[in-house]
Amino acid sequence: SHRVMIFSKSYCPYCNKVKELFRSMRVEYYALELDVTDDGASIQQVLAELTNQRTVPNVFVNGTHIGGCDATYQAYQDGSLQKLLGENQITEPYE
Ligand code: GSH
Repeated sequence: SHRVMIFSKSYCPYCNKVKELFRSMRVEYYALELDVTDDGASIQQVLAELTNQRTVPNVFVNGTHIGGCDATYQAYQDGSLQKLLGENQITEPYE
């Protein structure tokens, strides 16, 4: 099972950027591409109601809502993302 869930759209540059952060951290994620699934619009509506955020990416770590690309990088910068992910994480992203 994956600790990181990314609600995404296949063409979204912010989604690619947030996936790149997790790849650089060597953290596996599961990405659901809302624009290529029949239920994408319904899922996006539920996400908007649950998280007050309609945009993608919409990132969850171990069930905790993080937010979009900017919020996820912010959580990385302040260390709260690594804390949520647990120990043994690489703290410097690869360029
Ligand atoms: N500042 C946001 C972040 O950091 O995540 C930008 C996210 C954003 O603008 N995403 C666009 C979006 O979700 C797609 S590239 N637009 C509305 C939609 O696709 O329904």
